[in-house]
Amino acid sequence: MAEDYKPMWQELGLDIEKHDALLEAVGQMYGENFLSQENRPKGMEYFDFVVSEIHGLRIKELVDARKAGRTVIGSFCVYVPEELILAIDGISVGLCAGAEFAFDMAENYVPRNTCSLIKSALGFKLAKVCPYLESSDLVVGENTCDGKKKSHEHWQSIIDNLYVMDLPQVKNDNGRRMLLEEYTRFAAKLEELSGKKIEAGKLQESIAIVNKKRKAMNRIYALRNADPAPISGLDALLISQVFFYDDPVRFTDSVNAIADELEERIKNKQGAAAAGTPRLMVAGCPMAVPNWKLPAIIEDSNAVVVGEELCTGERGHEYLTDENGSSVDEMMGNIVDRYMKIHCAVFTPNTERLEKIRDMHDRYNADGIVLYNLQFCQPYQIESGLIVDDLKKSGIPVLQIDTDYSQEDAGQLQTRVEAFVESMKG
Ligand code: BJ8
Repeated sequence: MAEDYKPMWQELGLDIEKHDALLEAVGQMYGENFLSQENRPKGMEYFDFVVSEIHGLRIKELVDARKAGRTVIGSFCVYVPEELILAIDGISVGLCAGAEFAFDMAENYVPRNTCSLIKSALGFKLAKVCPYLESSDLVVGENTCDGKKKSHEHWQSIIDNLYVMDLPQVKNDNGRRMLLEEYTRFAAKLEELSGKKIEAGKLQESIAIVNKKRKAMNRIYALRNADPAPISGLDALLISQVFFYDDPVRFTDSVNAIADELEERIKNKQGAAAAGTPRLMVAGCPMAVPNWKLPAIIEDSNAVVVGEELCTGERGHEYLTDENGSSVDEMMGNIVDRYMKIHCAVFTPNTERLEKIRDMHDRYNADGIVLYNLQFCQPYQIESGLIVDDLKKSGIPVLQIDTDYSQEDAGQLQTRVEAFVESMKG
């Protein structure tokens, strides 16, 4: 019989009734989108289990780890360096939320025309349904887009453990210097919170752990260029989402096991979709759990997603941190260099992202690109105009979709995606 987690959730201060409603909705969506797929890799059973226990076993692990003296750090952005968190023996968890839940409560703080991701994170807190937030010793809010930046001013009055991390917006020497200063300030905060000093040996070990996790992801992503695609876009997205929650060593082993299996599937010409199925890449805003809306629509439209230029995708795990370095200072420099490479639209100019998208399109053998923007996300929506022009000039088919977390436009989106897929066949 499944363990009764209610006492733990109560102790964390969750609203049990609302939390039950959320879990039921997520379970239903998961069944409809994931368990109904055919020809899934066997290794996805691990991820089915992780999702079934996403508010259960993993939270219990966090609670037990805290009792044993470890520190849990929650964050909303891929610019928060997990390497530093592991170096104080801490645990890093992603807090971005992907469901339209308690938006009415969130809209008491931010305007209606705020992106769904920001409203969802606030809604999860205000409705008391996120055990990750409630298990975090520190919640890191990053100054990226205006929406996040200004919503932190509200978060300050809602929680008492917010830490605001400033981030550069330009990739030049000043930007790099600023990121180094911010990461140094963050490292000091982690040391103060945990009472543990970041030592060179432990930092090097932590860099290696996170790199291994990224390398395992990169293996899976590289295998997705095969036709037939060995794994569905939905399953690959799920792995990218779990990347932010799971124990890093266990996660790496599970991802490598799937990569081994995918290699076999490719040898046997076994795919998640038939050979010749139109192949699409998705680029844009992050898709946090349980935001599976767009890949589900694409894969319901006789196409397969073969790559994601998202933070829950290649943008989140592609680059490695240089493991060479004998002092903490040297390794801090390596960490900064790694994170400065990420092509988030909050940077200006961000032309490297255009190159990255074209490069990914070629690497994944994609037939076209779906640009995915959350409504009211200015950085990505504004950058989309440049990307669409660039891709059209390169002769790459592109479809821009601006949407939110609701299902209201699902039918309309399906019609547009189907027409896009049809146009590529001609
Ligand atoms: S590195 S994408 S996680 S900032 S969707 S809240 S940008 S209005 S999430 Fe992001 Fe870090 Fe960049 Fe990735 Fe603002 Fe846009 Fe909303 Fe966004």
